Amino acid sequence: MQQTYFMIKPEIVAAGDQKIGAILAMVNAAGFRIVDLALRSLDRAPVEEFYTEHRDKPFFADLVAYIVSGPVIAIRLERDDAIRRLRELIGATDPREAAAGTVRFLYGRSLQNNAVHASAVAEDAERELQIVFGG
Ligand code: 3AN
Repeated sequence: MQQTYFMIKPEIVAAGDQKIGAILAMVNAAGFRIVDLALRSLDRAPVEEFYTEHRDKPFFADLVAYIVSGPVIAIRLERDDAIRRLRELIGATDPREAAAGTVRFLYGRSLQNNAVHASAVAEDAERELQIVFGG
């Protein structure tokens, strides 16, 4: 069993329950177990730490501002091969390049407002779960 970090981003949370329910249903249908789930307003410092790999990128300030703009849904998920499977389910970073039927294809609006986040590799999953859930 492997754990990964999944996050539903602010504009989807702000849009209301229907999209949240649909995304959680996709995750459930793909065989993931929700181990922990919380509606969270994240502070700037942990978000900057979360996206530290992008600290020098031109979009960093906008990205951080966006993620702290409203509550997110933070989720710890578990299944075998969870990290790879969840990345498959959410699709490419840019929703325009995401495969049909993926979460970002269905619910993403732009490169920044791409609906959800999922850890890319095992070290990221561990680090991101630590930042958001403290372990
Ligand atoms: P992923 O979320 O698929 O792992 P990353 O880690 O490359 O993609 O990017 C993290 C987040 O930064 C993305 N989810 C997106 O919101 C934002 N982002 C990435 N590249 C850009 C870009 N060129 N312009 C604006 N935002 C970006």
